[in-house]
Amino acid sequence: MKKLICLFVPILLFSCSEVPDPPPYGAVPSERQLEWHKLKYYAFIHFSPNTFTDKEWGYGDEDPAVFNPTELDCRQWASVAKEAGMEGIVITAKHHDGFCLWPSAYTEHSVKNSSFRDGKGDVIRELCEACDEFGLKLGIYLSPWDRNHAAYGTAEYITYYRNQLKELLTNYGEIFEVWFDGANGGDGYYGGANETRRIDNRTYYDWENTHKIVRELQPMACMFSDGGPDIRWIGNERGYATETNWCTMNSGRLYPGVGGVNEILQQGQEDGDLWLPAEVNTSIRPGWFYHPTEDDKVKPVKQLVDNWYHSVGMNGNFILNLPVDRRGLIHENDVKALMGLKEYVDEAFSVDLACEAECSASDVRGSTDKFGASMVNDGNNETYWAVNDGVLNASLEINFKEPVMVNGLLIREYIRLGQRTCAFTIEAMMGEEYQEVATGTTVGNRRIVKFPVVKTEKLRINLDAKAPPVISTIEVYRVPEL
Ligand code: FUL
Repeated sequence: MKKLICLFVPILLFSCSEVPDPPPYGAVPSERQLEWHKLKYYAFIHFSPNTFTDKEWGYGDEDPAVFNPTELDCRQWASVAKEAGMEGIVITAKHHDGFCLWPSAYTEHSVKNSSFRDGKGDVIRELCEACDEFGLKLGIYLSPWDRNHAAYGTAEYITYYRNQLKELLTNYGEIFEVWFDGANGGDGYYGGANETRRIDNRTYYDWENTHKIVRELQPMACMFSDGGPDIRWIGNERGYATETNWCTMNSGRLYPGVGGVNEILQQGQEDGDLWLPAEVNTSIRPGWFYHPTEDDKVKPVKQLVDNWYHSVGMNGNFILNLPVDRRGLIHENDVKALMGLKEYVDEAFSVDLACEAECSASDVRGSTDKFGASMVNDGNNETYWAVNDGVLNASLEINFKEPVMVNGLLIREYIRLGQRTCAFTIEAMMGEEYQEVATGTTVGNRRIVKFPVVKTEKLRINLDAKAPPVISTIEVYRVPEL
């Protein structure tokens, strides 16, 4: 008996003692960024006097009376967004023309001097209520550049800007994202001065202190700009992330409108000291604002699907702009295209062929089930397959039990511990041998890889990583051809 205890105790001790979690690698996301990473796809809404004057950048001298939507219905926006599979709406509370969609106490240039709801309306309030009703998140865009305000360019304007931010962040419930645009074109109305005003966008806005206001009033809101601090611009407005997309960036040179670094914004920076993931933005039409001449220029479903793969599928979140029309509605043509995209996504990603498969790996951390290969298809994004310290190349095999026709694979790193994978290949068992079907570079929060349709019983994913790979999810699909 004594002998038996001697034998069992060490075995028990070994199997019960926790194999430690892999240590984090490099920059890691904050809790608020992790919440944002749970999202994929949401709407942008551009709506202002531009909608009625047929402009993209209002000069700032527009009579507020031009803002006169005849059938404004934020419930329609929210129901369309919900039905389209979107998770929130970010609205231009104030664009560069300085007109406010809410009755700000700090300016007359707002809905309160328009004929909309006899000057008693508040678009942000109506949208906030509609988002609550449809279970959507609300975000705001407050343009730093203001072509209407007389004090733009002075310290007085910064106080004005911050007061408006405070109104928006205290009166409309929870805000998930605050959009700081980088445009500063120079000329404008500026209270009647009609001149060009240049500011130094590195120093003028004193971003550090503006960020503090957002942190204090909405601690979970992610701030977007060319350079964060929470989310970065993808470096183009066409809605395309590229193959390599690191969530990390180097600190130091980034602020809204930084300019000249679009390529860096596009790819992120390997080994950057900040976690700064990319948001991929584009409009469903050529313009950001509504123009009747663009009613027949809504992007075809095929184009939107391509944007989807190059945003949601390339380690980004997708923010798709819907220019609300002069009635105050999302136009029928836009709704049709949105539903086409939804139909594609539903068809492509509803049946995960990996969830019934058996997974095995070339290496498992501490040989424990907790970090085993089956963690990638357990339907839980908080569990993950991990390997032993020092292992930088590892493979995972998915055995489908019977042949399947597949052409798409979704893979996610457990980003709480940092972004690690720098190259990968996917192989399919064809007869007796594996054949390569796809290669890639970064993975990050979510990577969707498409490859030619293959009939196979097994797939193998080979990872090459900067630190031992940690993979939370692998899903396999047969996606429709475009
Ligand atoms: C740009 C702005 O100048 C456009 O008008 C639009 O708002 C777009 C999303 O960002 O920088």
